[in-house]
Amino acid sequence: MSARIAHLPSDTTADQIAAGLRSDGVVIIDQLVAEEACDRVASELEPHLEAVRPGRDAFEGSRTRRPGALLGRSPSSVELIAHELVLAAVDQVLWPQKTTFQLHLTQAIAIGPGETEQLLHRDQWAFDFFEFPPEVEVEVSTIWALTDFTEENGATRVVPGSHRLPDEEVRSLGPDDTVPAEMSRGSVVLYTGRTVHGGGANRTDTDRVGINVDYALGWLRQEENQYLSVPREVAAALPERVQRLMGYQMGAYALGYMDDLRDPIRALGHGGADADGAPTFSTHR
Ligand SMILES: O=C(O)CCC(=O)C(=O)O
Ligand SMILES: [Fe+2]
Repeated sequence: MSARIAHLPSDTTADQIAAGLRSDGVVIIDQLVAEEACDRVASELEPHLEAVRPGRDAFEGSRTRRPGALLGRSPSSVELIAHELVLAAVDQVLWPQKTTFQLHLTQAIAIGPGETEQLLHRDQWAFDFFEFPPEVEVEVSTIWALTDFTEENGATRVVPGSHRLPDEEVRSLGPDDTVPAEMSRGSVVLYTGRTVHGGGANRTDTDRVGINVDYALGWLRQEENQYLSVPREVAAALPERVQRLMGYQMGAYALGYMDDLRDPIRALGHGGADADGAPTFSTHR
């Protein structure tokens, strides 16, 4: 397994990101958004970070705060959540490409001083009652750095190459197998649903803040229910591309329709593809 995480520059291509995800299971894109965008997202989320209680268990972290519903709470988070380069890379990596993909969850993760290391895991263990075949890539996760991520402040710990291991071998991985996803503010780390990782311990006296955005195939249940998390009127004002990402679209030919086989985008006031008799589902995602 590779001992470090590859860094790509902000003018990289979706092909290069996808290649890195396929070979190592993880890649960092340095400074993909400007400081100014980070400032806006941070200030929009500040009241929510203050209001939310720390996690309930060791996985959520007793010194970690995780406000979600970012599309409803932080207008500027759209720039991260629907970043075209990231979406293009996700599109290449997820399998099969005959279905759409959608937002799986959006949340800020503020790891507070004194937090210990999170349990190592695969994000696709949200579906741990079913082991996906090795060639089926159902999820890509991203964490954007709103503060610099350092080993000391709890940068995400990742095991490069671990996406190739069977589940039973993953259980024996420990902290020594991980490397910290150190990156500067505005950078983003991407990893697949199979890549083993966990939040790091924070040994500093300030929060490590990341924006966690995960994408999953359109035939899976979303972790964060976008229809309930984001008020309908807020969703209606978002760009159509984002609405579709939220799940206001067909997941596959028959998945997710509304009432009389209508395209769910109609719930937000758009004329759906069904209006003129065209199929509601298109493989263009
Ligand atoms: O905050 C992090 O660095 C990682 C969090 C994580 O992996 C998770 O909650 O699934
Ligand atoms: Fe995770």
